[in-house]
Amino acid sequence: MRKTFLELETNPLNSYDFCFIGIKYCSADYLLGVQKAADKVRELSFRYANADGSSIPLKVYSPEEGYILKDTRAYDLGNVCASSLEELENKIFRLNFQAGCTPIFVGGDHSITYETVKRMAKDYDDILVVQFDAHSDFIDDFEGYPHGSVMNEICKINQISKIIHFGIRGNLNCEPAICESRKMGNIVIPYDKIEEEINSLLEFLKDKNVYITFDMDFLNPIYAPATNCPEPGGPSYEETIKYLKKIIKFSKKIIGMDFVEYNPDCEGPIITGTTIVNLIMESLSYMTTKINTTV
Ligand SMILES: [Mn+2]
Repeated sequence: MRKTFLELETNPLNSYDFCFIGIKYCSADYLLGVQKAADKVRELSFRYANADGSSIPLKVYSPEEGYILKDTRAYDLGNVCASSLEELENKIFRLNFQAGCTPIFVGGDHSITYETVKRMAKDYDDILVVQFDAHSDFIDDFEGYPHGSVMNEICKINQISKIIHFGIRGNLNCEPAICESRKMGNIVIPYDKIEEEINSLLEFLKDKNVYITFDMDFLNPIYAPATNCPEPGGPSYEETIKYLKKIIKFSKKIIGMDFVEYNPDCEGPIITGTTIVNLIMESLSYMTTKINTTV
């Protein structure tokens, strides 16, 4: 098994813009496979790594876009392993990534986002969370059902100004939870309303520090079947990267990202894992362009 994402360095001497951080945690026994997500993503990223063993500049090439990561400066910080949310919180809180560096957290069920957002609130006062997800995750029961209530819990963090539930769909949603979230001032954009509402969302993001949490069940399960709660229908890979690109481009700054709910023990782990690898590379490419055009 390959040790790092895209064979990036683990201890860079220079200053870098991004770091990959694996999270090995799950909040329920039936989700255990999510702990394997980060290492599976590293393993599947190997085919996109430089053939000569070098790590920077990355030579990922697409016929449409050219060398998409040639200016991207990233490293791999390794894994955070925990057996309770309290332990995860302590370990994530003490994580010492380089100042100004945008972390890309990979792995775990959605409960981990409470801890990663709390960590970002240490560095930023005013954070807007964009949640790519089929489900609102806003029920009010963090103890009993952490990954189904994580956004409700995040809403209680002082530094969080708003949550955008982006692309929710399917029959596993909860009406009182969605109403409660709207009442708290959050924005709900169902999948079938994205095209109608995305322009006003982008306008709203332009002076915001944005944290993106990406639940793999956002995608149509044809593209990402290895997740705990797949929902039929939903956005294609092409639609997904189109929205990611716009949201990254229009936000003032992307302060952090996570990719959660990938369970390599569920059916289709390779397609879902390879989809994550590509979503991360596309995001890094858009964020790098952003850094180089705003400085
Ligand atoms: Mn979720």
